[in-house]
Amino acid sequence: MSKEKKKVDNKRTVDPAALEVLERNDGQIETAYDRYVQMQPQCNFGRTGVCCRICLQGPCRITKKASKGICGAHDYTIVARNLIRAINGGAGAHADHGRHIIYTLIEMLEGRTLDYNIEDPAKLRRVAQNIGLTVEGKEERELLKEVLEVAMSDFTKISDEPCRWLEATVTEGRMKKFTDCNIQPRSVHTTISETMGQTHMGVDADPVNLIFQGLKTALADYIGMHIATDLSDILFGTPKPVTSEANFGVIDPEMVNIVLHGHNPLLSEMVVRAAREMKAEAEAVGAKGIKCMGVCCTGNEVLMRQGVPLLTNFLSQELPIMTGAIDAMVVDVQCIMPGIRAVAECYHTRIITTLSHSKIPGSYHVEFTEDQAMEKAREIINLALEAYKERIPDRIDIPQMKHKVTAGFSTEAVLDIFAAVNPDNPIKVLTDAIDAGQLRGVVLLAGCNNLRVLHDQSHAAVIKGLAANDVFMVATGCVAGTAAKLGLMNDEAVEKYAGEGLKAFIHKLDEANAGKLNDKLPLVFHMGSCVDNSRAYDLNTLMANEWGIDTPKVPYAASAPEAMSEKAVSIGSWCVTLGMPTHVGVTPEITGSALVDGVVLQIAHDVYGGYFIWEEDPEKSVDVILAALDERTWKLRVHRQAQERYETATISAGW
Ligand code: BF8
Ligand code: SF4
Repeated sequence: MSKEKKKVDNKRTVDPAALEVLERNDGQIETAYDRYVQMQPQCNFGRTGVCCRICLQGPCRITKKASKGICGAHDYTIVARNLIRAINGGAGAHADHGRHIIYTLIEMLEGRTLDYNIEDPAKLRRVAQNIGLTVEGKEERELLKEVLEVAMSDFTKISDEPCRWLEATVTEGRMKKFTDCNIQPRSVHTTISETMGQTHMGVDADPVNLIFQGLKTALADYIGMHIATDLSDILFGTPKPVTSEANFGVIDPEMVNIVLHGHNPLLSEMVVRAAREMKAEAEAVGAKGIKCMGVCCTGNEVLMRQGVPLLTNFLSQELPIMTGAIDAMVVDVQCIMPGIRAVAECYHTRIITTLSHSKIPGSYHVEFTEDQAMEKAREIINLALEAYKERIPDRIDIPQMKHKVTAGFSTEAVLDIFAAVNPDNPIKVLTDAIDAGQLRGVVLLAGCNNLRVLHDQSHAAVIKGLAANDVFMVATGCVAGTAAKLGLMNDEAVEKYAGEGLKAFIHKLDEANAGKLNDKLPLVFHMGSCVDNSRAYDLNTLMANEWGIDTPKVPYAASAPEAMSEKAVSIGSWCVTLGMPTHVGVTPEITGSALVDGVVLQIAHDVYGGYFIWEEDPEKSVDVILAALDERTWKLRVHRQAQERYETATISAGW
């Protein structure tokens, strides 16, 4: 590879801190940025979804010469099966997360772990009430036991009555639609299992039937995610606004630096707690203390609840190690590149895996168990203290870039902020601003990084474009990471990028909350990790109920400008099923079947009201998202005017 080529490779990011590390490294230590280039050209059969490896006769791929698989499967069957298996992969990953939290709470209730408590009893009561339990006169533990019984049932039951978490969190109209279309999930695990069965060789060949099962699976995913978020809040507290910092400048060379990476708060919360208790041990090895910082969604979890600084997002996860100042990177599950291990080999950094089903060969493994949570957290910190002693001072080079970030916007926190303007009906603050034309709508920014587009560029462009056009934005996952790292998640960004309407809206909230919040509000409201997309959807349901309409009429869109993971495919699919226009900035692997592409784009729209938009160009993405919002805002206004003028009961039933 020529020197010049390497330089181009190293510039596949717009994050200046990541860029500085890549340029300094100049291809010497291999990272994902290099491997992406080495991987080109990528296989077009896979890229378009027409490669089938579902049985041992395969791989079968659709070509001009072979228009069907050996078994006779058409391109549409192969593409649809692959797509819904991706949705299933995402649902399985989220279910793994939710199930672990349920299990830990059961262990806590039965006295087998003493390290966890009910941190947020008020949330416990709210959740119990929402899912239809009687709250009055019940002790906390009794109530939690009942909540867990419902959660377990929603995870495992095989009877066909609706899942309680779905019924409690979506509109009546959505529930009716799911029943009419026969996509009510029986439970999270049952649906995941059904989908594997339905996509086995020689079962379902009908692309529409397959895709509707995919949507059912996506709904099962939504249920699992919502349960995970609610139970995490009960266990660790519902996030409230918190100010911290983001990007590589948060690394402090005088501290023992521990990176928390992955998704599950069960261990990371304990490590943060243990780090606060072990300052003396850090001083004993010559450091000033212990600094925890986050990567990916574990980073989002501990930022939201503990104010722990966010170091970076998915794509640049290998790079902090190359500053020479990271003593340990502690990982749990999902989105952890095995590549971190090879980079750590070149430094003193310990990579520590913590779960039995998520290991990386050659790494340290401290098996996390609920009954010894704090003990394990201390063991992890001791490994970091050992590593600190092996640091090579000459190799430490930290890009001095960081930004203030204000995060912690759970749905409850957002409603509290609105309540300062309208205590009787907080959500009306948002719907009124849209009715008055001050805001053009709401967008949930979700999703990952993907080297098929320039790292962080699409995120930043979409955020700036929507801000200038008065869109209220909430964010989760790695797009929230981009906003935090690049200074788009604080009050300065409001002044710099918000259009007049959005600026006035946020200023009004700032004024009403003066003295209540420690900081002014940001341009983009951080709602948490990927699992917390359920929070963002709760906002949508509240808006729909306030307007007295179903969610397909609410000017609320989702956008995943740099989608990557199967979880993102699943989340995007439930966004569509739940009625949202859903922009994806990296076209998924379905274009090999025009029929499937059409079903996903058009039939899903006709039936569910939500729809996908594939648009890879960030500037055009802003335009298509705005058009989707404007169409709904306009219709809403016209229908409401007609409703008032003719005193009709409700807004028309069609989308
Ligand atoms: O769950 S946004 S790259 S870290 S999958 Fe992964 Fe995507 Fe990041 Fe969080 Ni979500
Ligand atoms: Fe080929 Fe059919 Fe087997 Fe798929 S299921 S690998 S298309 S024979």
